[in-house]
Amino acid sequence: MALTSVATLSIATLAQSPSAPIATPAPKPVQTDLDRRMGWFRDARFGMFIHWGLYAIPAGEWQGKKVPSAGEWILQTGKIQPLEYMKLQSQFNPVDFDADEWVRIAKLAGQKYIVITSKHHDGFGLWDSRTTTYDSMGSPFQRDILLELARACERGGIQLCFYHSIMDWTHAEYVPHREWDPRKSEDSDFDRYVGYMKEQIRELISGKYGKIGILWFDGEWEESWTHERGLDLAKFVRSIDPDIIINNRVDKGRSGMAGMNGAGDWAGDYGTPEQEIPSTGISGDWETCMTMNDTWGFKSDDHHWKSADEMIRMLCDIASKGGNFLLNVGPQANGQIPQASIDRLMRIGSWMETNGDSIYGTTASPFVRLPWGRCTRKALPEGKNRLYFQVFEWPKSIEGKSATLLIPGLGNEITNVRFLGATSFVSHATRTADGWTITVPANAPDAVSSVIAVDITGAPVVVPYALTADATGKWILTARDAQLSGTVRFEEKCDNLGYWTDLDGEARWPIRVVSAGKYRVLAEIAAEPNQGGSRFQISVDGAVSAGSSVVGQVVSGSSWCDFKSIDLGTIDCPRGSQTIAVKPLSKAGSAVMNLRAITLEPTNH
Ligand code: FHN
Repeated sequence: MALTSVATLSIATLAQSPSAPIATPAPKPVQTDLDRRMGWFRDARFGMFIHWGLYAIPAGEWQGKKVPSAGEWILQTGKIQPLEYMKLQSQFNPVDFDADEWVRIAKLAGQKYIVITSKHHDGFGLWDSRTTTYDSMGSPFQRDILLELARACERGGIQLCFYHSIMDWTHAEYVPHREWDPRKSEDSDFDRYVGYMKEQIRELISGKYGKIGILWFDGEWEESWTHERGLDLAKFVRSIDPDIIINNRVDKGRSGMAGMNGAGDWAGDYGTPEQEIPSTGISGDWETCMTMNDTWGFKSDDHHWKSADEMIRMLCDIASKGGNFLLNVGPQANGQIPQASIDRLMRIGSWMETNGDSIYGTTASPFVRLPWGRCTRKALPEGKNRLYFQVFEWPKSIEGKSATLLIPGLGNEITNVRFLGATSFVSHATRTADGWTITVPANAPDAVSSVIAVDITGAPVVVPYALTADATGKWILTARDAQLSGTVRFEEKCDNLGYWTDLDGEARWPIRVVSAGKYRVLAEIAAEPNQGGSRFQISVDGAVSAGSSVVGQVVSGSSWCDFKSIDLGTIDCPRGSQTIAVKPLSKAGSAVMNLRAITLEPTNH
């Protein structure tokens, strides 16, 4: 079946004969309040986080000494007297601050919303507040930064959102005080502090700064903040703006998945995994927030930058799981976004220029995993769907003119194939027992993530594909191909499964066994010193019966990436579709193990 890739002509579908009954449109699903609130968020998929405040002045150094941890935590990790820290306000004068420039950079990056720290844990406000002089108006700068940014966002068509910290290290009424703060907590009234915080929030979301998209709460973890106060604060916010989105950190539900999207009676519209991408999607709406280096607020000595390529693939990975990516910049004390951040954002933006359709307004992949990349989905009219395949590992071409890509397990008819990045290439699609193979250009349109738009009839039908053995009858089941549950996730760093902290976490590989028999099982395992000892089981189809499973024990090495191959004995593999499952039996250290691959070698009897 030849499919044009440029003229985007799809195969002529059978024209509906005039006598066929006109299909009545399916009833529109009732839109819930949450759906109404989350609509723009789900379309946007990619936002800019901005951590900016007084902490950009010391930029990680205090009284000539480097202070560890993130730049915006310098008061805490540097054990600075809060009243001493507050004096930084007299130095706050970001003469190069230009809100339109920030918005221009976000737009060029393809980011559709900005979440900026209206007030971080240090209590300093970036707007003209009536409740305090400890704000940007009370500094030599004497400008309402958030108002200037709100106007620039309005001009630029970017949705403005506010981060707001519940925890406040400098406000006298907030408890607990920092242990080194000489002010007595006994004189503090937390209810008075909450009243102050509510008044500040009221100033921020009552219209002066335009329609605010998200109130991004944070700093909810200290014991003074309770679930009851979280519910009350969410109710207060809703009473001012029923349509504003509130994240799950307004309440105490952040840890684990319990806090996602108000699951149970937690307040909050969506989940906020931080510095990590869940191994599988989280039910409902969620957003991974991440730094480009190791700090949220600017630090002059933090040069540990992620590459733009890494972050493009993260964006694809997150969108393929139905999430948003909130990528952080930490502007310098003069108001400029660091050039290293801008350079990366421009590369990401250039990729988004060509491939943004595979991110914006998409929903999660119907595939559990794809060995060569990711997939996102978009509904089309008349019940059709478009799958965007983001190919990280482009197939090797044999004769130099084209290559073939297997779309494993896809059960739908393919009506059109288009290569974003405008290659003039006619793709041929062939249905096989394992799904569809399509021909693709010999060279990848994008070295990092090439996107192929494949239109299909109806809702996606995907059958889990099974890995087949190589020519010698051996399987090498890699971390990248594993189907995962629990906390265990794929880690690019050493191409391994890691973060295996829960005993329920499992890794599974569907395989198709042509020659039944005994197979020797080898596992590549790593654990850092004193983290060995955990036990695990490898079984066929999860059935624990003699001969169908082996048990191993983790031996620690020099690091979580120091992999050793362990011979675990043999298992019987019956013919046909099976599933190899690895599950922990015990956890001796902080995590069960890191696993890079399982090899099954035929023993020829
Ligand atoms: O303590 C903050 C940290 O400074 C930063 O703002 C991150 C961003 O999500 N939130 C808290 C740590 O979880």
